[in-house]
Amino acid sequence: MTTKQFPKGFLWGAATSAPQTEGHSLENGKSKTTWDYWYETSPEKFNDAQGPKNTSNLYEMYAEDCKRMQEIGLNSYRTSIAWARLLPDGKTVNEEAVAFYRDYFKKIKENGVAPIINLFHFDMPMWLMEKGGWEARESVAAFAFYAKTAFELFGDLVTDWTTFNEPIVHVEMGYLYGYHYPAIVDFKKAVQVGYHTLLAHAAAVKEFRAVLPTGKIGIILNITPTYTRSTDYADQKAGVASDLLNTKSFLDPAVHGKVSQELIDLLAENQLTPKTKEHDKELLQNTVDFIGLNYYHPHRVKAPQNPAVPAKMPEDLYEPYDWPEKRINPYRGWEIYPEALYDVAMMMKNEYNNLPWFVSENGMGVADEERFMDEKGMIQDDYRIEFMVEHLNYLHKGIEAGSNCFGYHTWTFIDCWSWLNGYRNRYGFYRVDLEDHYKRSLKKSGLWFKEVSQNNGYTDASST
Ligand code: BGP
Repeated sequence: MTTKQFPKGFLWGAATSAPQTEGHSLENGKSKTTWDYWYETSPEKFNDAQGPKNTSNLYEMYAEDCKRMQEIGLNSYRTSIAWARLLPDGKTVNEEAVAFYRDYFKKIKENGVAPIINLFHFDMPMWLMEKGGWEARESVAAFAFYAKTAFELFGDLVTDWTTFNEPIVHVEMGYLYGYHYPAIVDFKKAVQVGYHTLLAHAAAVKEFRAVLPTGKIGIILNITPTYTRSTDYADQKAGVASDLLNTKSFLDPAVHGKVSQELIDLLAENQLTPKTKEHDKELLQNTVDFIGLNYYHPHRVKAPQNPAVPAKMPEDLYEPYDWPEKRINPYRGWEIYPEALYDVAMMMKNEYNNLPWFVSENGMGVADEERFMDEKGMIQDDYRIEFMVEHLNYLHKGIEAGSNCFGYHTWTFIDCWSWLNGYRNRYGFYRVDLEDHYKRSLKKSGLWFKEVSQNNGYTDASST
């Protein structure tokens, strides 16, 4: 048995997002996002026809939900603002949204919880999508205006901000693999979309420095650390390409203020170079104060067998490798590999100036959790506790080795809606009962997390 103690002031929290929790998606002045539109036009794509309209009804239940944060010991919490709620036409402020978010953020704080507020979580407003979304250069200025507006309206309540959640995801899912609208498959467009997103991020950071010079701003990236099949040259080369596209594409500019030459070369070799403008390099020098890393699973790759040259898809640069020893979360299909958190911690220390960072999402989605409900109605989610302890053990090891990690946020606080998967896999510390007015009920993991947060650590019975 060992006690794992975390650094003083460590953030113990949970993350979620506006579209996945608020509901009232087409009410209170909010305009449509691509999710509303997609559900309207292709409801069959969504698990059990569960769309974005109501999600977890936080819009009505936030006051009670904020008390629930305190009940399970959260000292910090990340959510996002819905762009289409705050600026329904991209220009005019929706006063109802301002009142809602102001009260929500106040109540979070009244419960002793520090808010970290994110600006974009896959929820592209439809009015901008109609102009080309991130494919169009004008998305950069539109986002910068939204960011500035949000900083001005809420900067007295919120000091810690992030620009994007997992920007590579709307690039991949919307422009390579068909899981997000507009479900285009086009590597070159995907790169352009990624590039505009990167510029939009940097432009928001620039606005931030002018509006809130004493605040802190970061970006949330999904980290899927690359592990290669072997040390052979071809596998290693595949690993380098995967790392450049999936990890370094946003992390390098966010921290170092520029896109790496290796990535520029890789894109050029494959005729994927995006359209740029002269002053872009200057804009990219707007670096962040901290990084959030969402970690769920590693990325195992091998050399592609018959690659198209130049590459037509990322799989022409690296192919997925099925590691025979893998452990899988069968509900989500993702590999469970907690060891990676130590490697990530070392990467931040050694390659990113040991910039302050936190685990901004980590968690385990499980289907049909009602199977684990005890006679008092509490879900006994020991599997989730085990999952988190395993990950925290490796994170702790990384911190002991000197990595500057300041927090651990789980996904998620209260069961929430998950894009095409709807409510299939549940992640929360609280269950949401969709049959009973979104009633929330505490799971065992919530009680466990409270103890961890209060003790700023835990005793791990499995390690010596
Ligand atoms: C992250 C996203 C979240 C959330 C989570 C769980 O990538 O930031 O929005 O959805 O993954 O994944 P999923 O909901 O797909 O099971």
